[in-house]
Amino acid sequence: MKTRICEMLGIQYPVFQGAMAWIADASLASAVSNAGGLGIIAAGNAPADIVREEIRKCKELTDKPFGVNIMLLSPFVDDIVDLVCEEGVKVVTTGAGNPSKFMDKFKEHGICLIPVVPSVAQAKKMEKIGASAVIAEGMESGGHIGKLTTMALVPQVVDAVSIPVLAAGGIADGRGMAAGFMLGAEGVQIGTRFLVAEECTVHENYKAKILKANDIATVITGNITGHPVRVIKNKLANAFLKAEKEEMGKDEPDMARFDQLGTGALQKSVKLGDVDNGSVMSGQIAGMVNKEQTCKEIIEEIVGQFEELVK
Ligand code: TUI
Repeated sequence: MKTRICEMLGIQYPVFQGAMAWIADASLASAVSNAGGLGIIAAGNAPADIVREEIRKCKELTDKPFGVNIMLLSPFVDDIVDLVCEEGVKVVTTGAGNPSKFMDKFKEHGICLIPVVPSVAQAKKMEKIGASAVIAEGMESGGHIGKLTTMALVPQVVDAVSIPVLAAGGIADGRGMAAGFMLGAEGVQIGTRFLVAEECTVHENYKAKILKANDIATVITGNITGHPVRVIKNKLANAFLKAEKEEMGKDEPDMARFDQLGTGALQKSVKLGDVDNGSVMSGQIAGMVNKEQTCKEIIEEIVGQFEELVK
């Protein structure tokens, strides 16, 4: 259980809370950190002022380490990089791109960079530029995904790098955590299960969607845009898939159609609870996420199951 990740970050359990855009705020992140994992504030597409407020709140709510996730497609990415440096954030995870150009700044400020990688090549690149660890995230995950499954990606990344690897994608209990460790991971990142945590401030309609989801409730939309996203099937997902089918057959696909469908869709479901016309991002494991618990209960249950299994 105690791995290089725990030592490096000063946390009790090698369990990261997945960074869910517009969802993973100070309330969720501080609760996970207080329970012994690593809570992570998701910057997503939010401007720096909003993220600054969450960082400051989180510092009030916990004296344990926490991280900030930088979504590299954000229009505010440069501001967010400056912000985490200014605020003395110790751990930064990144997603949806290559964080290399920010590495000097992170090093200067003593920040541990832990990027999400979708492939062996990316993992090697990240090790070379000085990343502290990598998160190998399979396409079972919710939100923006790569092409490989967790089962195939994690052991190949583990063999390719010497820095610690965390497994992500399809993990929601002690069995999943143990499986990740059997593949060579030294920690796990869990998103979907924390969506229904009591401290998670996402709209209750969103939580209800996750609690009701079964094993085949998610689909991948946005392949045509180059940014495939796993979401719960709903009216918006169907409209997206229909538009993709139509545009795929054209010589000059109308890409603006996808911007129109996607813009603001996540906030619609997260903040307003419109889970029909909004984007409900979720991992494939949602079918197994059936009860609302505190972050402490979630982490203790997962870690307890893990310990029983590895004994
Ligand atoms: O980033 C995520 N998950 C996300 S980000 C997000 S917000 C968003 N919404 C709509 C479209 C796009 C993003 C929702 N969920 N997970 C980590 C992740 N990183 N998955 C895949 C990758 C990734 C992909 C390519 C990491 C590196 C990479 O490198 C390519 C390059 O640029 O060299």
